[in-house]
Amino acid sequence: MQGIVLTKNANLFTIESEGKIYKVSPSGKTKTSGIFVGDKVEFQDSITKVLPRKNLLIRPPLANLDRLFIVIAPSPKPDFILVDKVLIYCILNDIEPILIINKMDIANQEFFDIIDNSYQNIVKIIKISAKSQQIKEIEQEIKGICALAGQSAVGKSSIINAIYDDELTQIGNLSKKIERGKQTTRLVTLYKLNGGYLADTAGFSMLDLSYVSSLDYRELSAYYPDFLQARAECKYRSCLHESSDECGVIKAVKNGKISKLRYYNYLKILEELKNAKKY
Ligand SMILES: Nc1nc2c(ncn2[C@@H]2O[C@H](COP(=O)(O)OP(=O)(O)O)[C@@H](O)[C@H]2O)c(=O)[nH]1
Ligand SMILES: [Mg+2]
Ligand SMILES: [Zn+2]
Repeated sequence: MQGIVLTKNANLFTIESEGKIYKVSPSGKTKTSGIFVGDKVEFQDSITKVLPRKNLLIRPPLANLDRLFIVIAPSPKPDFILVDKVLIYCILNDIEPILIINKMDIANQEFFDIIDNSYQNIVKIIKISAKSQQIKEIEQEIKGICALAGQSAVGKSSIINAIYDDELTQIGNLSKKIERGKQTTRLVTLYKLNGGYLADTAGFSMLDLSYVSSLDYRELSAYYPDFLQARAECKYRSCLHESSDECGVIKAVKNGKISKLRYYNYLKILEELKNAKKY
């Protein structure tokens, strides 16, 4: 049989296969340390094979992530450099990012405009409010294996709780909720929902972005889809878009085709990567 690993505990795995749950252990040749939540596996009485992965995140430990919901809110004030790094991280790991604006109940138009201006051309934007249970739009985006990332206090736990409450109301089954309450000590648990799987990464609010920090600074702008067209206008192929007046990116920033927020944060990340190279 083939299934997806939902939880991993000492030597026991919970695997979902066609809607049924199985508890199995690894076999002799497949080491426990080589199997992660999110892995697609072949199993009978035990796991016999791990199928090739799309990606593997180390922190939180999760395999085959398809979509990452990057959560921001009007409060706490967004760290857009972090947002941009997570977007780069998604490109590096073949993950589809979706930008979630939570707490829309306390957001004003100016806030929405800033986000739209800088991000609407590069990522899907969804506005929700976990507190007012306005979460339909994010529920509809749960496809494949999904997880949430974002600063502390943006509302990640509230969103997960609201999604489960909604799902449980729909299926009218409270035992599932009780089950979930017991699992808070696990590192990562995948929950099967109507549309896909959602990772509950209790204790992890942030991704391991060292991946991004080890990028070659000369390659950085290649991870900016919104710079792509303008980059073709740079006189020099090695242009870092820092100062030259023959730089297409700087021209595009001046005439409003590239967001100032994205550009100035690009310069900050560029500096960071350059400094990381000087040991
Ligand atoms: N106004 C408002 N507050 C919210 C909303 N969602 C979460 N919060 C509040 O934001 C705070 C942090 O939420 P929490 O889910 O713990 O954030 P986490 O650290 O990202 O998991 C809590 O006080 C929540 O009640 C929302 O949609 N609107
Ligand atoms: Mg939390
Ligand atoms: Zn340039």
